[in-house]
Amino acid sequence: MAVNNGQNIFTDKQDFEDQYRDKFIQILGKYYGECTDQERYNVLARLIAEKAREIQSTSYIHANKQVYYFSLEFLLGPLLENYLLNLGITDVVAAGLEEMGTSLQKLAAQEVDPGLGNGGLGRLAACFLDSMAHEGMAGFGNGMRYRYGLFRQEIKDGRQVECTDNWLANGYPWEVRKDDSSVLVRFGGTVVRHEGENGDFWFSQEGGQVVKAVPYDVPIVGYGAKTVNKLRLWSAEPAEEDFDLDAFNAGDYARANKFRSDVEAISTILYPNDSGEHGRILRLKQEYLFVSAGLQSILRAYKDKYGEDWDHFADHVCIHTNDTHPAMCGPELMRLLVDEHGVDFNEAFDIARNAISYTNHTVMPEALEKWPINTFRELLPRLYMFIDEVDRRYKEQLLADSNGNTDLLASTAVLWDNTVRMANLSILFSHSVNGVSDLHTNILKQSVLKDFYKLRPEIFNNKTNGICHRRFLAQANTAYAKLITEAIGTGWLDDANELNKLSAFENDVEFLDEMDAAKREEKERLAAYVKKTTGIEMDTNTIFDTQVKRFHAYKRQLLNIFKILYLYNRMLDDQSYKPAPTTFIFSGKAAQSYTFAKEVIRLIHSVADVVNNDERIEGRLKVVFIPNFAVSNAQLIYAASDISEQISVAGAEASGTSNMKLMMNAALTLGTYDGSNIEISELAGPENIKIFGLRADEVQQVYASGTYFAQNLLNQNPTLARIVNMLTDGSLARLSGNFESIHDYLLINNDPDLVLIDFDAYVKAWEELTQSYADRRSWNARALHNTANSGFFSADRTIREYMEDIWHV
Ligand code: H53
Repeated sequence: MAVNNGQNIFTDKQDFEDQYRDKFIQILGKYYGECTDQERYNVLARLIAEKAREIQSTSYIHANKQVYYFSLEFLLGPLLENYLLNLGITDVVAAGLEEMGTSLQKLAAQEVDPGLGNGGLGRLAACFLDSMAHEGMAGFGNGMRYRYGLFRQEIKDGRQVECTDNWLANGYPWEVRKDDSSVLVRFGGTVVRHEGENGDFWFSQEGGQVVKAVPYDVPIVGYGAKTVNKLRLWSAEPAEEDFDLDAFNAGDYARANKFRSDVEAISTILYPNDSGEHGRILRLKQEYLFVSAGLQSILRAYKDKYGEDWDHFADHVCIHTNDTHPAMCGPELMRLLVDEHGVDFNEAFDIARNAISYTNHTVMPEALEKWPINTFRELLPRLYMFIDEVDRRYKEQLLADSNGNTDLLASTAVLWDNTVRMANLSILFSHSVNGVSDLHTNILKQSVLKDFYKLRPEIFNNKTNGICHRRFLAQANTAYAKLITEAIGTGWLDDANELNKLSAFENDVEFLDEMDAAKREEKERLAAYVKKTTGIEMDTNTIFDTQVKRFHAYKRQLLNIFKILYLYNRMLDDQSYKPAPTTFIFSGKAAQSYTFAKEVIRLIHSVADVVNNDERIEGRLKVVFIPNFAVSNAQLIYAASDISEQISVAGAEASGTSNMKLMMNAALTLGTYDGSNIEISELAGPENIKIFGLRADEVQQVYASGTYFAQNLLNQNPTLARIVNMLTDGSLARLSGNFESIHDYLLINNDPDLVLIDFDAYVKAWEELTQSYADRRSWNARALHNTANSGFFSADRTIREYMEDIWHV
């Protein structure tokens, strides 16, 4: 589909075949014909990665400014088909493979989907890498190479079971280990003061645990193949073989290996909380490891290129921090500049602040990280001295500027109440702070970060999130993408705004009918996947109504289930009531320790058990939970969906990005006025989206007034009271028991996410929306209007805004 310089890579399918066959001998020492599909995939990926690195070596070397995107999560998804598309060699490779008696599809199916992220934040980072390469800038990722990805989710008796995700079992053909770029990172020990002959002094941190951080580089191929950047992922290894031979000889193998295992633990797992609490010391070690290692390697490269000209560091280097996880970038950069390169303290602070920028992704208080000072200081004694001194000066200055008023100190200081507040640290060291949707940025300015906004309004800005439209439309939805390209050409791959040209087809009945056929094709694909993985049948004649995302109380999957129970009860009560035939699709993981979220997953399975097996509803309603949500099955789900459920309690979802992916794939949004749903509604127009429920300010009023009592609401709403009773009266208990804790969350915790308040409006909105599905042409016209206006949500646009306003590249 793509038009670019792919022909330089393989002159024709024969050339591809020759080069590919050669690789087998080089890499595996055997012939293509002797290999399994897994091995064939591996060799193919190695070949493509090599081609990408050849472009890489020439593409960014001359860049005057480099951006490093620091993120603890990069949820890359499978790369093979994406890279073939971006390199413009899909057709030649597919043809070559056919010639060899296999298929691209077959080999691509062997690829792992590395779970190096939890959800939205990690996927956003991956989309940004793609767009930075597409925009032709030198933009690199810096993250962690976790030995195990986020757990693989299995469902047993309706409950989530977490299994190890051993994503490296067959090797990862895209990466290369760069031993010569390893750096050392030190934890613990003590700070020693040294004095020179003429009264000068300096500090060093000595003793403690020294870890070797080893980078693995993955090439990032931009569409059009003009730029290939890289993602650098760090792995923790013992620095020296401090192997305890005595212990070993005494047969105490555990003690002998302890040194190694303590170090390797740092890069063993990804913490499974998405916008939730992270209180573990190992997490702090991870954060410091990838910050320190990343900065050391940046300084090394800078010095090679510019020498010790640190004054101009921020003219050539941007360090972007994704959430508070890389918050230590500021003090660590200062520490390296002062201790290792002799830069003056004040100057180092200015250099750091000019180079660093920060994106906030959440208003959830539990996700704004804090560490006890004692723990922090013990683990990172030298780093802590920098934080302490910068914070001391900050407090002094603020008190002087505000005539001794301590209000702003309490909210904006870094060290407070015996904790290190990471969001405050991030902001203090940044020249730019951005939110991820209009509403979210306004909430930051007006409430969550309002005191910072008072003090430095000029640093606040909004960058509404975006998604990789090539992956999530072109690649995910081949049927629809083909139709789009036939209508408007291939330009939209390069520039998503060209999707606008589709508006001309909104009254074209032939096109609208073809859209219908394309959607059906994608539904068949999803149905086949679901049948294969779960055994469940999906009726592709029904509406596919989709809510796929992490399980979190504020996202309100519970509200969706209550709606299904409402429809079910009503059908049983009234035989003339016929809701539009619908398949309700859920997918997503809950953090291991998040009991409520896991109970909601169990509830979905219990509701499915009851509804799907009740012949009285004649298959009109069906509930399907797709296990192990990941980038790869997400692509199938988005393409097949008709309705996009975005029903978080208003003010809680910073942006959301599945809303954008679904909009682009021609699903109509049913949502609250939250996060980027608001921008979606502005772009789609009120006719083409269904908004319901309390607005963010109304939600705040409910909380502030203290006059909402869930029990009172239920007393006045028997229909809803009946549904809530079903949680405990045995109606849903057959599969795995009742749901007391959800009942308590509603009645004892008083419905913290206002599920009950929004219920009536939600059901009404769903009924109105689904009634309009019967007139399929008019539905498709509205769906097409959504795709045509979704170009704004390409991450290419988002990245251009970052480049212009924050990074100045
Ligand atoms: O980040 C997404 C947002 C979404 C928000 C999510 C997020 C995480 O996935 C993890 C931590 C965090 O603080 C925020 O919940 O609303 O779309 C990308 O910005």
